[in-house]
Amino acid sequence: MTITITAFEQSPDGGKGLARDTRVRWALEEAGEPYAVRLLSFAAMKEPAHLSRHPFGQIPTYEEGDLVLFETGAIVLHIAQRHAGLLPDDADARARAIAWMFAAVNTVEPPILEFANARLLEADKPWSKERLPLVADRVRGRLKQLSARLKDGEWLDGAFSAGDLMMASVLLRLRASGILDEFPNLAAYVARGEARPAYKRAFAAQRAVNAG
Ligand code: GTB
Repeated sequence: MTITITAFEQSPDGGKGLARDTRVRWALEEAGEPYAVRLLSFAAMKEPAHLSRHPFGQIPTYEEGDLVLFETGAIVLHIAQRHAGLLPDDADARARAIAWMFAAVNTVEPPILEFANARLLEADKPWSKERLPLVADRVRGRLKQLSARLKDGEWLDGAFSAGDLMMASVLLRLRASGILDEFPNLAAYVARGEARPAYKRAFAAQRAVNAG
């Protein structure tokens, strides 16, 4: 059955792979699943046709036959549950990998998003200079904890899993700020994710749409 995802017709990052379709593309590449992409303008994302797929008018979405999904965590979990290689077979290890997926989107991503918003959307506010260091320190606090858990491990819990795919995707957004490099083991962890052939294919596919 053909899988169709949605992505920005023109991503605001100009093809740096930071929009969330990249993590879905990455999971599909890890799974060896071909997929089609419906590119959407910001206006089209708010029209009824897309709102019927995504109640919040966002990308990405995932369509496979009658199934329509939104939320990258749910989409990546769906892909991971149906293909080998993204979740361990052992039930306990599988549960732990899923816990890392939730940790990525629920515990690590929120302060990173707050930081991104503070840098990009609030820089002109009179209170921005005072607030930004506080928000950056909240990110550092989370990364310190994650870094302590990862230590010199290759992945978060045994073999590469959908938990690592989501965590690396979330951390990637920090690179431009320099904060990721303050934690060399996390920077190396993200680099290991980016070095995976499946990530490279996903990155190239979104770049082909957005570059130039
Ligand atoms: N929780 C949802 C999920 O994980 O799927 C969040 C989805 C989401 O935020 N989608 C964004 C969107 O559609 C695109 S990825 N935004 C448009 C809107 O809300 O109207 C967020 C994003 C956008 C741009 C960059 N960038 O340019 O660096 C990075 C991330």
